Amino acid sequence: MNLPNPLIPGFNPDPSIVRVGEDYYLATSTFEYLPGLPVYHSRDLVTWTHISNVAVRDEQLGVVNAPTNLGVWAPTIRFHDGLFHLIVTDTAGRGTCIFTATDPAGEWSDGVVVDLEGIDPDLAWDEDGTAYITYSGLVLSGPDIGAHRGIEQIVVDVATGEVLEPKRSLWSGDGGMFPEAPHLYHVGEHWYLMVAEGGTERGHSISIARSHSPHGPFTSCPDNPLVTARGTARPVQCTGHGDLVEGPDGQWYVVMLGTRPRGMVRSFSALGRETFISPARWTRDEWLEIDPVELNPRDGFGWSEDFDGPLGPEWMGVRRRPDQVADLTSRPGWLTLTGEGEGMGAFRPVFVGHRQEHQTCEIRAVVDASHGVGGLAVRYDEEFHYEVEAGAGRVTARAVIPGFVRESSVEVGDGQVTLVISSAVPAAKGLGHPSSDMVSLGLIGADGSVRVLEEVDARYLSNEVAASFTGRVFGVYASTGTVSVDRIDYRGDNS
Ligand code: 6LW
Repeated sequence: MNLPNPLIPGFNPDPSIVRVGEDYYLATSTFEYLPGLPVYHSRDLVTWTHISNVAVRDEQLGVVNAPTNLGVWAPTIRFHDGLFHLIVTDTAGRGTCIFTATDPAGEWSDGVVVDLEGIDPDLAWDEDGTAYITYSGLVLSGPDIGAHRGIEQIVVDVATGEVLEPKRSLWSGDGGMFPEAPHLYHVGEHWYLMVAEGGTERGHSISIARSHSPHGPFTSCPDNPLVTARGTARPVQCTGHGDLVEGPDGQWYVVMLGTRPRGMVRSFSALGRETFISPARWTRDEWLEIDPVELNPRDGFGWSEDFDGPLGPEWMGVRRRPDQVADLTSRPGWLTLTGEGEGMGAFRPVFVGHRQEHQTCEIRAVVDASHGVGGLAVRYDEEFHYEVEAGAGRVTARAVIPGFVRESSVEVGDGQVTLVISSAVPAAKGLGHPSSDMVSLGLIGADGSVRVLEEVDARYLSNEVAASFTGRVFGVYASTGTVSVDRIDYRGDNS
């Protein structure tokens, strides 16, 4: 099969996948964004549709006050006894939660909480129905915060979240830092424990061990790590945190996170950690082999949102859902946002955003800021964001990184204005260019051409520089008064 890679582009780390009959469902982490936990569906592993989000109601997650970096980490999606299960760590909120749904495109439950100290929970069932949660023992609170206790396992009652047996320590990789992302599989004669180790940056990898029992003892595979890009010039780096599935063609596959850094010796990943896929196979010795991850991006494409109907599941807000700020009725065919006195530096901005999915792109927003201040922004987090803002008859281009603000503005008069943010490959300097991309901030001038107000190095809005675990998200916002948006046009490519 000619599988696209990235499989799910843009900020989509920690993928977990399940096959039910001919259908595949995949979920990824969302951190401080809401709705939480996108569910993507495919029948062929090639074409994916974002069919729902698990967390669409206040009571499901405690993300409202989650610091950047925390929030919703690393789901596992599984199917058992006619029910879809998604287990995840709400790191700054409820802790470990199990959500269930009969239809993953429909409504997910409010979730039950499991009392465990760790992250990256996996859920697996024995033939007799015993349910195991295998997780990474990173301590998230209390006096031991930051301590790492390796891979651990408990037995639980999935319906109530009750822990039925004391925790056990399991095989924790082959010595790399941060053994995490465990997944347990019963294939043939063996129980396989797959983990990530080496940390989620350039040292990331996947290792495996096996046992005759779900709780070990496990024997490490002699060929570990099965996948890593460390020390290579591969275009896809940081590969690790994988989940295994059997494809429609009978071939096995591992979905995992990876990055597409650009630059020279130091390079920068504008889109954060994305979902990739690679073929895998069982060897004669009943070990798993995983192919190195090949880059195979889909062609560039464009889309437009004209706000004539409800917002699709891909729209996100920061620490609140789009439906909590997006007014689609007071000016039909427009999205109206009402500012709360702060801009993109706010912990909880009035912002509706979308993942950037291509290495380079151009985004245009037709905005009416006659009664307020706001505009179009590209955000990594509240400390790293670039924006073009309209209001009080001016358009202001602004780039913000910690401790620095660069801005310039131009008089345009009141009324409708088209704001533009575009990202482009930088011109080479010597051996190449040390940045991921250059971002231009501007507007469409009276003659219809783009009028650039600022051009800024965009390496600061990358996985390697910003503190958050996310990726670039662009969207529209209001700081004060009301700002209405008639349409957004996006065009991206991977050249
Ligand atoms: C994820 C864990 C990790 O839970 O990053 O560094 C966390 N490792 O596997 C957030 O994606």
